[in-house]
Amino acid sequence: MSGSRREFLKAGGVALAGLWLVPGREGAAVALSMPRTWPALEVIEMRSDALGTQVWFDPIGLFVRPGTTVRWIVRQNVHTATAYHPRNDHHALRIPTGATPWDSRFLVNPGDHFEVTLTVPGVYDYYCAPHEAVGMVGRIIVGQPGGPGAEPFGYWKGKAGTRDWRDVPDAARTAFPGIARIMSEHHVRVDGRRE
Ligand SMILES: [Cu+2]
Repeated sequence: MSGSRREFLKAGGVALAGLWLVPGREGAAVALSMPRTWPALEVIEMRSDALGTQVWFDPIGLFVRPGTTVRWIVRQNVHTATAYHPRNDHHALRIPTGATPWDSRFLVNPGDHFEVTLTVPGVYDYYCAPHEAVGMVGRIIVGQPGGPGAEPFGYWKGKAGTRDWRDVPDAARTAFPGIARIMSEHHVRVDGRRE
């Protein structure tokens, strides 16, 4: 906590819903802009144990403000970061309708990285192409939940134009952190994994 914020709290200020409320002379609250900064860049590591039997994104769940750049970087093994979108090998649409899909292609060496800047609010689900079947997926919420990524996995079944879409594999379905947890924790990490 910064010195100024500590002093401020001692003086009776209360932080609430992104605003600083200051008791005014008549007891009315005066709203000031909150001295909080959001990172312009968030980093997601692409991880693996030594045998490659466990693979994961760290964090697996992330909340960012619109306009944030997200960078995926390889620490071990070989991975991709690929948006759930029909343009990516017929995967089901699980990013906002107006958002641009991405595919990092194979990131092979430790330190290799790829980044996108996310501006459209909503839920973005993505996967690692070689490891999707074993549950290497991640979820980013930009601004607020919404869009196809907030829908149940089979929401598109029977709708026009979806006949060649692929189901999300079972191991991936169970790996996604819930929207409520991401909204509350902002950075959700996979429990119990060790390199
Ligand atoms: Cu992978």
